[in-house]
Amino acid sequence: MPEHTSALLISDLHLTPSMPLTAQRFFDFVEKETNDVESVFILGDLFEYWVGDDAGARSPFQQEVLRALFALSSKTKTYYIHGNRDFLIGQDFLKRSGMQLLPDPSKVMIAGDEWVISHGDALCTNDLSYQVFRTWVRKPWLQKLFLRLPLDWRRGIARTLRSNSTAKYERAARYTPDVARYKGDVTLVACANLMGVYGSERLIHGHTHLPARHHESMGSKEWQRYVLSDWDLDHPETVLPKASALRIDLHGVRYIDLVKST
Ligand SMILES: [Mn+2]
Repeated sequence: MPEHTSALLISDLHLTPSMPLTAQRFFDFVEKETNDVESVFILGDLFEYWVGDDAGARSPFQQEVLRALFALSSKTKTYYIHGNRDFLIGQDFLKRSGMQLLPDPSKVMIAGDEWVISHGDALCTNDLSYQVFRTWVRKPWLQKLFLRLPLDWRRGIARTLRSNSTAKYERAARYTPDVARYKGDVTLVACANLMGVYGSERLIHGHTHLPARHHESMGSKEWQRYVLSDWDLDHPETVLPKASALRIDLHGVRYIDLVKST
């Protein structure tokens, strides 16, 4: 198992040209706040969407992010786990960015403790239709087919999927907030199962946009669950600016508020 003396973990930046302040915060983070750790882990949904490395190569914005990632990985070990928005990030982008892809979930050793790290969407097992969708879109043969489609088609499909899920989620959040919360969060059973399989007592994931530290148990099994925050500095009229990282080193585990430290 790889060992790291110190690490910063981030996820759910949802980088996109229409959120320039969030992107700038990421560029600053890479330049200024990653210099004294051994490793950086990006636990998925770095980008708002990804329809293929060839599309990324043609986007000035994605090239700018690529340069930042390359600068980061040149000085700090940089690991990446696919999210549900950017799971099509492929070998070409990984190679150019210098990021090392880890399977979801993975077990890593940080500051002497074992941690299971994951994006987290696979743990939202109350949302059955999403889990069915996920098993399909993660099939390599279907991904290969999709990546052979013309770029415009791919963008169109991605837009339709995104707006469907956003519309569905917004409707649910408005009319049945309890159901939205129920489907949009990880389940205790899925977490307990994961902790059992990996024989671990520490879990870190993102995806739910519900940053918190939980102490959980099921039967005789107990574990700590740290949820990473999403980042959004571009919609102060609707959401409080948010951006944070989880830092683990020999002093312990803590959230770094990247909004206050700007
Ligand atoms: Mn996600």
